[in-house]
Amino acid sequence: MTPKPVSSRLTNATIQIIGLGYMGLPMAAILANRGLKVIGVDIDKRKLTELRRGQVTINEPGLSAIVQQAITSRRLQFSHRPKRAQFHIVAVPTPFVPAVRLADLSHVRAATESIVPVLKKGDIVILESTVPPATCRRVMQPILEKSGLRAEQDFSIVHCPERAFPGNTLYEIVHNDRIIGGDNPAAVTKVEQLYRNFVVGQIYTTSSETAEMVKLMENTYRDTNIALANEFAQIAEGIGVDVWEAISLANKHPRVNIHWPGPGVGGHCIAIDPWFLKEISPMAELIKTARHINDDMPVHVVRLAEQFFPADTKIITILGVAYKPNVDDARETPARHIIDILKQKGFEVRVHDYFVTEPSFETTELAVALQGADGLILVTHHDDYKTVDPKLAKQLMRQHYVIDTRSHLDHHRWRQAGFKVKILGNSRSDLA
Ligand code: SAJ
Repeated sequence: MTPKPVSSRLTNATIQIIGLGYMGLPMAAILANRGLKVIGVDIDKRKLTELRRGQVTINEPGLSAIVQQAITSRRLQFSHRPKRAQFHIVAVPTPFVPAVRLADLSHVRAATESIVPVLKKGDIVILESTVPPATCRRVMQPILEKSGLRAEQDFSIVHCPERAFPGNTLYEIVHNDRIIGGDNPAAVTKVEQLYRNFVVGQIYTTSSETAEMVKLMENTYRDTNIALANEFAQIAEGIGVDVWEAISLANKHPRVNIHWPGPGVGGHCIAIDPWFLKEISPMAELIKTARHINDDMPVHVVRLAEQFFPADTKIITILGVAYKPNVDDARETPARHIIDILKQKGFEVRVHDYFVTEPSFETTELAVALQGADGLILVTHHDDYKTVDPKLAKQLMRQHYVIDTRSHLDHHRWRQAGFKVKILGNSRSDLA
């Protein structure tokens, strides 16, 4: 599929992107490289200084090159505060407050406030961040109306939730289908024309509330499906079934697509967004239960370790703390909980990751992490862990036990090297 002809695209607008993070920065570069004039806005002055020098600190394949291309073309400029533009795209984080499990909309509020002084008639404010339903109408609209302008009469608010997969962001921004939600059909059409500059997937239009809900449903579907897989894993462990084989076989059914179990769900989206639905609907019991099942998986992993590792185990090594494979992002990672619980129980914990450099994990070289250890727990299935030589690990470790929470390693090879191997969701594994 190729982009629609230029006549259906909007090519001469100035676009302002507020929030140059995982989504805002790639969008800014892509739009600029499609020939549009883009202002990238961020409150972090240090980040802006680095970006002006072409330095990109977000580790996303291909991002650095397209940002540098956009800067060189001079179509991407940076600013500490919003300027006048026709489109204002808000792409700021929406974390949650863990104690109360409510959305923290402070960044959305602050970004919206910052647009007020430059908002003018005919402008369109586009929200890309993931938010609880009615945020556009109830939170952003009253803030923007402080400008003296009226929503949908003088300016419009449109929700266009981001859908790209971290690690494959540049491809997915372009190729994924998109939802554009807004209450002013003319504004929705203009946003569609703007997004047609880079989206080759289908574009569907709807109301802003529906778009907000759709985004949350997508991530909640994934979370609930993973919770089901995690529950299946625990059932399988009790009856001598290999859940990984069982899920593969169940997925041969044309209408079944069960996700994969693991040590829990991490990241800034799937572990958080379901709470935004629960927040507006206290009756959402399934969503809450799924969240709890996934949040409890680190406890389950530690239970497996206590059952499987020998009683005199002192040192446990965690392989991988990123929230998912082959990325350096450790936000909301289940590894953090596994490490904390093990430490509380008095184990010495060593940590290795090929990508994560965050100091709080105190990661070390692999050889240092393995030296004198009694047991390994593979938490993140980075590709590179497949290449670890179990014979070398055997030489370095004091005792030779490994728990694979992702069914990722070549278990036969590890057993041949003299390891006892346990796989999450497979109680047959420790008999092999
Ligand atoms: N996970 C499992 N089992 C699985 C799949 C994932 O345990 O079968 C775990 C991962 O290990 C990870 C967590 O779930 O810890 C979430 O990772 P992910 O790779 O499923 O998703 P994210 O958080 O990186 O990105 C999601 C995507 N949403 C969907 O696939 C519905 C992405 O498209 C969204 O743009 C992104 O959230 C977002 O920003 O909302």
